[in-house]
Amino acid sequence: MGHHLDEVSGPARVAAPGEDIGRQELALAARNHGLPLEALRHDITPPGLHYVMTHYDIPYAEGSPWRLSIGGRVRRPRVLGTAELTSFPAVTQRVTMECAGNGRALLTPRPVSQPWLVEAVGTAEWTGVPLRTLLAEAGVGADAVDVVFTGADHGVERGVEQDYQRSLPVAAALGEDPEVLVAYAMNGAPLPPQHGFPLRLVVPGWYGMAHVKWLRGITVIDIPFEGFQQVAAYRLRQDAGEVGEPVTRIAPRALLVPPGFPDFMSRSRVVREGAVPLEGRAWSGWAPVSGVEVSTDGGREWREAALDPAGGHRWAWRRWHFAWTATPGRHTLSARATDAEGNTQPLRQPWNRGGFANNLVQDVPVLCVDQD
Ligand SMILES: Nc1nc2c(c(=O)[nH]1)N[C@H]1C(S)=C(S)[C@@H](COP(=O)(O)O)O[C@H]1N2
Ligand SMILES: [Mo]
Repeated sequence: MGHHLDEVSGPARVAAPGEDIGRQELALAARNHGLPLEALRHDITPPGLHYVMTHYDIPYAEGSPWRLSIGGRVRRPRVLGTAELTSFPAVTQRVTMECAGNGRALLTPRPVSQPWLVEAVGTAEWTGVPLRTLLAEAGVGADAVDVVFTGADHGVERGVEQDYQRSLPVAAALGEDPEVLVAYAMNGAPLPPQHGFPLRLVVPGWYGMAHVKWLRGITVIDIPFEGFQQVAAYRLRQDAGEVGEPVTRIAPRALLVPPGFPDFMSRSRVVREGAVPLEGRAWSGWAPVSGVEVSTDGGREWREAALDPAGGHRWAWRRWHFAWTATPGRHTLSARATDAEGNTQPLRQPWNRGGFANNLVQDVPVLCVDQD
């Protein structure tokens, strides 16, 4: 009698000084896995190695037909099945997706949530129908402000029961650069359940939270959307009471393919002295990556890495490489991406309560041992 959702759903919290990652964070980390960093070698992340992030449960979408409704401030509301969607001209785009909370667990103090280190990233080839094609068919009203995307998953978060919903401003939803997709395939195969089967949104250049999985509704509204994931979560705030700035596009980041071989427990890297080719990936959702610098001495000296051609994939990560000659002893390797708008990665930690859009330069400690 009188039970209430707040019995299971607490407020957002920042870890106390010295508080280690607890069982709730472990449970989230075991469900929501990252990209094993050695998989940065692949241009396109094989499914299963792409990171996964799901707030509630993965819906069971087998067996019964899926329906996508398009409604709200449109002249011709529609309900589409997946077969109708595949009858529209298809577009395939290579897109690097990163969770807005990537890097969160490295922050001090640590925002208590999905405890990502740096591995919440992946690149896939997504195939689907351009969102603007569907919206043009439906006829967006002149008074449209936001387009709301509703997933089939349902849960409670900080006491608020909800379907997972996010919105885009109508200009972004109708734009063709980036081309927002209602995607039904990942790397040429139907979406795996954890990546949104049968339909998801793909918003190139934006952090993961915008790419609504298990998409079942598209609703055009004439006021700004004020759903939980838009106005309560995914805001950059110092204090809980602030309105905060919305989290949108992906800040530049470079990561290294871990060199050498790892220690099982510590994951510390070991290399042998001599030539150690370094490589990695770099991306930015604001502008194309224009350069990557590498430091092998903990950030004192930086040198330019070589960038592979982008190959026309504006929204995908770019490979970089760098020739390093390792000498016996301990080293700290780092890489730092800059984009064509001059956005780059900070060397000291900026902080916000949600741990969002943090793109602090990665440090990779390496022990170099003698040849023999
Ligand atoms: N319906 C729904 N869509 C969602 C989410 C969710 O919990 N429910 N999580 C979002 C978040 S926070 C991220 S980072 C991406 C992760 O996509 P992936 O699991 O395919 O990598 O999905 C986004 N889309
Ligand atoms: Mo995310």
